[in-house]
Amino acid sequence: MSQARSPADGVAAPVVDAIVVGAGFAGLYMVNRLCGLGMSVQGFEGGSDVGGTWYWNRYPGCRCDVESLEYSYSFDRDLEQEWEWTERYAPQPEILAYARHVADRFDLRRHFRFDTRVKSARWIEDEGLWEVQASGGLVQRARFCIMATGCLSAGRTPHFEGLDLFRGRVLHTSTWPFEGVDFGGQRVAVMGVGSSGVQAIPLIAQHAAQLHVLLRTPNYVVPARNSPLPPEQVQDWKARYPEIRRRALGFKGGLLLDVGPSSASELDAQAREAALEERWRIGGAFSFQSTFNDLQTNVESNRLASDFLRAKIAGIVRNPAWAQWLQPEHLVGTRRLCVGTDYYEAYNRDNVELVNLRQEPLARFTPTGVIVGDREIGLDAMVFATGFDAMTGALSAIEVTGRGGRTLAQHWHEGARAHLGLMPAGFPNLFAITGPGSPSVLSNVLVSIEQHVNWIADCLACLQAAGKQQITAEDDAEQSWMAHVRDLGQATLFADGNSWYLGSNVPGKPRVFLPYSGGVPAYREHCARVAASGYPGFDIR
Ligand code: NA7
Repeated sequence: MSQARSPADGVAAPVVDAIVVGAGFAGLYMVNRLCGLGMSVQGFEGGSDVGGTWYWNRYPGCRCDVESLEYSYSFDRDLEQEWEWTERYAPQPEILAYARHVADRFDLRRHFRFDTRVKSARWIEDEGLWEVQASGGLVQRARFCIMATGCLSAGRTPHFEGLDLFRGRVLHTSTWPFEGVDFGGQRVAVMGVGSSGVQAIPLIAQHAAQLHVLLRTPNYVVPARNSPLPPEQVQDWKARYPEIRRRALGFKGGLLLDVGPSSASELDAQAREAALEERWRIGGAFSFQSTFNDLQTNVESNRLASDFLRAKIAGIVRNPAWAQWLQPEHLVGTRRLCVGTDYYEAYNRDNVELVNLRQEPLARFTPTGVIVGDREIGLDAMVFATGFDAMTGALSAIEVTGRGGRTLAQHWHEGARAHLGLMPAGFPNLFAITGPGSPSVLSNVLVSIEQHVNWIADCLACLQAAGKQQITAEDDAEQSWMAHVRDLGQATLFADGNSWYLGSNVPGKPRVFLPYSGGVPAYREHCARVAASGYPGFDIR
């Protein structure tokens, strides 16, 4: 039941209470909450169905690095009980099926217009409305505009000379063909060894005739130890879900963690090794990063864990030069720790070659392959697992114009910012779910999504009750919030890594540590306090 109209209809753009951009986990729950407030909503989604990042990322091996029992909504007890996760780390098709189930169960699809990409959003001061223009010439107006555009949804392919002439297939992990890809008998290259490349490489290696991994910077990869979920564990969780979720909210990442009781410095060499070995056996990134209680804050503790992982790599990868190239120099966790299955083992296959781009720089593509160093690698397919313009890319792709004609691009010229990671200053009634300056990618993002959606919905209910029309974040408040975010970031080891957390993977993007690293509990408390004290830092009219 879509309301947006084309201006060609000769009718003024229709007005709803709220526009929601994106039908991923954030957009779905936001629409659900707004409907619960009795508001009229128009959603827009570029894909043909719900699911967001899990709709587009269909590459082989794609799964979540948060365990499935926790990577789920907590807002509805019946939903929690009826959905069955089958594996410790859910594969993409199962997460997408979950998103579809949620859409059906709460009858959310009818609020969205699919296959429709929002191009611009403009604040009309005189009318106190947002006007959104979308593909197909659609125009929609609303009092509130809520961006649920995702943190990892704008994929990026670096520019390479000759790529347009390459006659083989060019693929990106973040927009994988729905019908799948048959690599049988093919010569394939994968560029990128972040989470996506790490998951895809072992599976592509199993099918391709030859796989060349084009490596620039190695990342640490810990084993996932994925397995079917034991029914007893599922039953136990379902019986105790509210309590488990409450406990998880006490941890920095909004995830249950078994944090080792000691600093590495309190243990002797044997005990340290045993602790690390145990975490390697258990598998998973969050578990490994909690081996010592100061692994993520103390350089010495971290160095021990990093050395342990480097030794593991050297022990698994048989080609000594490759084993060397695959050992990262950075500290573990300063870039996202990857979770893999048979990743390092894949390099022991006869059909896999590791190409070190630092020794053999990529010169250009040719119609038949790629030139690295002084040789050509013949290729049938080129897979880019080169990541995202994280946290800001999808929102920046929309031309957003706020008060006084100021665009979001201008506002973010020196780095993305939003008060509380929720509202950019000077953009009345515009919210960004898991926006820059919020815990988002440093947390279980489902937890952060639910908290943001609830905060926004409660705020709108509050405005409604008080007969107010507008809320705008104030400049000073935004500035001091982002200074706080920066200070917190600098006190962690994250600031040392050259990572997408800092925007350093996108040429020209200002180097600002975007996520809030103070942890979910502190963040939730802060947001709740702001709401309870009448929204200081926000101008309400
Ligand atoms: P990531 O983690 O950003 O990884 C991208 C990879 O692509 C990384 O290894 C990059 O190497 C590589 N890359 C990017 N540009 C180039 C060029 N020009 N040449 C060579 N290599 C390049 O993206 P993912 O999709 O794997 O994962 C993103 C998140 O999604 C993940 O953390 C999960 O939270 C889900 P570099 O390090 O830049 O040298």
